[in-house]
Amino acid sequence: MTQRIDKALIAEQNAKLEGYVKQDYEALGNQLARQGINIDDITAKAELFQIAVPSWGTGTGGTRFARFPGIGEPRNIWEKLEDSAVINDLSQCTERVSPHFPWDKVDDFTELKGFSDELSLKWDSINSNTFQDQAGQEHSFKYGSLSNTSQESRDLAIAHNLECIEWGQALGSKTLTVWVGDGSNHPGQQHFQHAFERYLDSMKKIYAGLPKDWELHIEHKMFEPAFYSTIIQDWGSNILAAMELGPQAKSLVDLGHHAPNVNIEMIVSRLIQFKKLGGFHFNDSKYGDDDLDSGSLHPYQQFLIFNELVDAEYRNQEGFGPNYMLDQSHNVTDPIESLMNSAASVQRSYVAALLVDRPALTEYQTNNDALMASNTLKKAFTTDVSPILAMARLRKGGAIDPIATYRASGYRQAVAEKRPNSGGNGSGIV
Ligand SMILES: [Mn+2]
Repeated sequence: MTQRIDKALIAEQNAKLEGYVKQDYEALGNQLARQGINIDDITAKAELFQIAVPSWGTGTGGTRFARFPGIGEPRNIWEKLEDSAVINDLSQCTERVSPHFPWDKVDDFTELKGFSDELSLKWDSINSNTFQDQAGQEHSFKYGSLSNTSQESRDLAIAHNLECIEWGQALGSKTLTVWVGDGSNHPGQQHFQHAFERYLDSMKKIYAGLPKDWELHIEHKMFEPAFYSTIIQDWGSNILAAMELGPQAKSLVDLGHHAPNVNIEMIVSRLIQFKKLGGFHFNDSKYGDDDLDSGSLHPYQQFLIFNELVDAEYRNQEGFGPNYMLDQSHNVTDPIESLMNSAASVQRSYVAALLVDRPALTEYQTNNDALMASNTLKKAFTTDVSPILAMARLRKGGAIDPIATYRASGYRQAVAEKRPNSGGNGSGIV
């Protein structure tokens, strides 16, 4: 039987906090009213906010050195969906799950769709995997996939992406996200232009197989697994590829895939301007692609990104509607707890960005009042919107305090009995 968190337990836990939430909500409502903001309008938008959970995020992650699996880890897509349903039941903003193939491949996709329907979950972007060889694979991806010098390897990578689209159609998805690890480790190993030409040629074949109502998202990454050059290394190569392919191709921004100190919010603005912002993979980092929990280190950066996104929403920017997804690796926490925390962190950035006084900001910008422009953003960022987030969850039937309710449920211990440890602890990053 599917393990769920009892609605009665959620209600019981909420009952302990509801009085305080209402008081805090009223106080914040008064504060916002003085700024001409109706708190219920903001809460209504918070209730509509959705961010997808990556299927692979429900398992414990790892590093290149080791992985320390937690108890009761999901062993397949069915169990990953069970955990995802728990996250959404409590958080009420993660109704979509993003699968990774062939890791999540099943024999019967109709059955899988039926199961996700039962759990009230939907499917987000489909992720293909051509950065590793599958058992018995005839033509290797060791020297790249879509840009490999071997036509046979390239054809295999193209075919895999086309089957991902087919599986995604069975699940009701509308997006394919392509990230490849193709690149080189030695200067001179690869001819930059010819490799990029091969990549574009392969991507054109995938694009040609895209249904009319689908989007193809291209994810760039500065380095790793290739450490000298990577085929889609930065947003420049990314948008060039997206422009070359056509209007259904867009760029995806993974926060951890840039050089340190890069101004990601400005990249976001550029992509919005040219109708090429496809979506996000949210996470945080200090050194490189750390895949730490979203907003755990740079909450202001996350807010500044949402400032651009809300600005585009406010201006009704044409062609704007990116997908939001978490993409992080949980090495020392319970993945369910990290994903709930991170979803709320991203939602917090969105809600805070809604509080920015945009007419005032425009005026400060026009008059070159740098200090007041900056203070306008800071004022929104430093407003504690926790009561809005709690109220949004409460009104949708979620938990006021998702972590406390999850811990009180004993879910992890219950699934640990049903999911004995497979003993796999050396697989590194998953
Ligand atoms: Mn990513």
